[in-house]
Amino acid sequence: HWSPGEPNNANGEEQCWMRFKDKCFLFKGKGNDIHGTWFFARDWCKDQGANLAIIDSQDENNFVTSYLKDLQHQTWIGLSDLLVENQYWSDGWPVFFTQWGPGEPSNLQDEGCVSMHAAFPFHGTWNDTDCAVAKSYICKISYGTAPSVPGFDDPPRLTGLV
Ligand SMILES: [Ca+2]
Ligand SMILES: [Ca+2]
Repeated sequence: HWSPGEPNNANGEEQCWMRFKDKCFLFKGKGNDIHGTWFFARDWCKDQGANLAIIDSQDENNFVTSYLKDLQHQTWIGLSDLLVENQYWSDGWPVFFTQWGPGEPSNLQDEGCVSMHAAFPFHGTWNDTDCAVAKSYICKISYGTAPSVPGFDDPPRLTGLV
């Protein structure tokens, strides 16, 4: 029984569970909460006016990792190499920071979507995995605009891929 005009999710603010600096994170997949493939997660986040989360720094990775214990063992973030094999791109943003686990990205069976390990000993590290597996996921809203970096003026976008 929504009130008139609700749910309006104004600016994504009503979905903002966790704020970190000028960013807002939404962690999905706790307990019986929704899980999905990498594509489902990406689209779900977009529907909220957000993006599947890109981790920009060690500080941010630590922040996100501190909440992973509440989620399933692996949690989608917004990186894949679906566009160019072995080149990892966020959805339209250049990648400045990575936190690969030992031996990753391994590209086993052409895996191409990146999730974070929740469990020890690889807690908080990244792994390229099968995009079709249902996992928990993290949406993020970044306020402001993407930084401009020489050579990254026109990063490839995954928008057209399904
Ligand atoms: Ca790959
Ligand atoms: Ca892997």
